Amino acid sequence: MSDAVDFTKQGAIGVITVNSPPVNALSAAVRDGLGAAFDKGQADPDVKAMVLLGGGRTFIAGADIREFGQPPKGKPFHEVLLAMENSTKLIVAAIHGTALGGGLETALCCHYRFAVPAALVGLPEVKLGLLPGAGGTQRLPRLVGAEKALDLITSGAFVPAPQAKEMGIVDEVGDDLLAGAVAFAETLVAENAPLRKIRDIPCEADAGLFDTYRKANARKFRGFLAPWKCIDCVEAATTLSFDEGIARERALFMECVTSPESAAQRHVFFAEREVAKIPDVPKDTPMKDIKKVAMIGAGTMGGGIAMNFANAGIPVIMLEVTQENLDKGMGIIQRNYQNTVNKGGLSQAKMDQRMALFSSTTDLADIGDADLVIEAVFEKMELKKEIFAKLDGVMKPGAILASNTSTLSIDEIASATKRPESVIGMHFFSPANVMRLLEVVRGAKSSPETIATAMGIGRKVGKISVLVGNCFGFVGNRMLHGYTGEGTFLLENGALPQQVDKAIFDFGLPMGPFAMGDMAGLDVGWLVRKARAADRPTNEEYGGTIPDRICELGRFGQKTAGGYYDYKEGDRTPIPNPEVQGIIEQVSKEKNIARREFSEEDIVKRCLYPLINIGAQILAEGMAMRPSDIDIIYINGYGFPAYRGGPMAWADAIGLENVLADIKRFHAEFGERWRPAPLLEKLVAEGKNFASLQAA
Ligand code: 3H9
Repeated sequence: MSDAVDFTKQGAIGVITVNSPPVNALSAAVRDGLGAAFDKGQADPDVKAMVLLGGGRTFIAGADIREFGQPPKGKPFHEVLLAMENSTKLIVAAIHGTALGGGLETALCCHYRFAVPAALVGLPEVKLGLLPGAGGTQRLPRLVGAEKALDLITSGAFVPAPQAKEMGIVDEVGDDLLAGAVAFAETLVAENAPLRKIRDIPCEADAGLFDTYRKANARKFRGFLAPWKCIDCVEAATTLSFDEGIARERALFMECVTSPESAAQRHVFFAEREVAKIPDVPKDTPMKDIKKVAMIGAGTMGGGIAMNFANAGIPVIMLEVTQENLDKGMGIIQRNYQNTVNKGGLSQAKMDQRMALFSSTTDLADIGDADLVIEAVFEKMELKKEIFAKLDGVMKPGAILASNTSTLSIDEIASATKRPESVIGMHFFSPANVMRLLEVVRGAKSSPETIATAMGIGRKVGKISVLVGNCFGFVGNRMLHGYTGEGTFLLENGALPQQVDKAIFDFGLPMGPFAMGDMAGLDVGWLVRKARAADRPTNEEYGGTIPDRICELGRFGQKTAGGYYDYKEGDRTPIPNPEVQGIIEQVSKEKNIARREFSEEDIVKRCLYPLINIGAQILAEGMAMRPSDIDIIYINGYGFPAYRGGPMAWADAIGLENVLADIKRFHAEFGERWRPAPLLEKLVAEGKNFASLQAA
């Protein structure tokens, strides 16, 4: 018997416990141990039935993701499952924590399933660019029907035990895991219950179900490989015999597991877990309990940020300069919630509960007892410093003072207070109640407790918190600057907004730089360009001429019914505008640029390679802790497709030497802004990639 699996007896019930922390993943040792344990129970004449459970905090959370792509070792998973399903002694899965992926597939090969009420079950393989490859696509539809199985498998949703019982995935829900499951097994033995095999259940579906499903989800699954293969497998469950279905599932699983999409999505899985690890702020760093939040500024951003806390049950007090601004801001929050209620995403009672968590004031003295205050006012240093100096005067000792600035120096803001250790940046992304990303910007003096608290409260309200350094634009927007800037240079060189946007959309981002600019509003960038005109590097070409001219016409984007594109009332579909095309061609002429054609590949390289080059500079400066943190920022804040792993993982997939060769070519043609990052050159010279920095 392996150390990872333990066999004991409780009367006539053999108890098989998987002990492979942290999540009892199905490593080779676990598979070997399971095989041996079931053989033992099978051979023991005193054992009438067996119970399978997970030791520690969970049942089996799936295959060991780290084993994918490694040479196979240990007992093949399918053999273990087959032996279980064909066992002549009844097996009950006892589920607590999570039964996920291969873990649920193991439970589905048991004859019955018992779960504690808090347990969750699901087949989340799709999130790793995979499909359930151990019978899940064939067994789940037989239990819950093809339509529900499609939803569960293509979303990877976790189903709570009571709901799983209603659906027929779980047979019994009870409080005491081991005692409850053993008692359930004893009852089944006493009743001479049959050795139920899910494989024997027939599986049918309406002929049109699958094509309708494909069409309905085409936009959602765009660019991903796995959801489409999941649908193919569930369809196979309804058209093929069980064994043929399993063969099809295995073939399509192999296709997925060897695909670049899955490699990228598995990278994202681990990157999401790495992001919380901060070498100089260990896991046990004390965190402040945030019981009340104060929000300075009730504009779109402030309101959106505040909603996150109310959604998590944390009271928020909103501060504005005038009652009128407050009323307007609270009205927007109310409307946002009402829209969700109207669409069925929230009950009226929940909305009322959340609205009741808000209070508001125009008097700074009223917010002093908040544990965390977040400033979200206009992006102006003098204003922010004035606010932080006042906050220093009113906030209780130990309160965290955060700024939602997207560009300004946290250290300079902190210098307006006598407690820079409590000051930090919390940069939310618009719309702040929707976007998952939170950049936590550490100042030179932010204390470990302040950092840990800001990261932790972000996670608590459902964000993915990424710690970044204090530089202009931090990580995300500093890189974005290179991306959008290169887009306008492409216009000068011969492309049109719709061509650039199409290439970027086809690459997998939700929209291209010009549609994005129109959505965000072009006036903000215009103001920033004007404000920074004096500091502009003299050795770099100026790329703002086209957007400046568009703004001079009062075209600020969707909010003015036109920017790079025109928009019809109530419709966000961009319509190319001849006047804008005229401006673009005029600027090329003035700059003596012979306009030329670009392929989609050229456009993608020109727009997205700046992300890689600037990302490398950011890494060298230590402004991001690791390449995968940059990937997480781009996927969650800017819609970079997860199936490409983020810009840094994408660069590794292309090969850094290839990326560098193109960047050098652009540097020769376009000058300084394309100077290759020294770190990129160093990695190429050493034959390394960004992932090698990760391991270091
Ligand atoms: C599969 O099953 C394929 C089969 O269909 C077919 C096979 C033929 N493997 O998330 P946490 C690590 S595919 C290896 O922080 P939580 C994780 O990296 C699999 N390692 O904890 C972390 O390590 P570290 C289908 C894994 O409590 C530590 O465990 N299953 C695995 O917030 C703690 O994780 C899934 O997709 C794994 N399977 O959440 C489930 N899972 O401490 C994936 C976790 O070094 N897992 N680790 O950073 C999860 O969704 C969450 O981890 C879980 C716990 C909900 C279980």
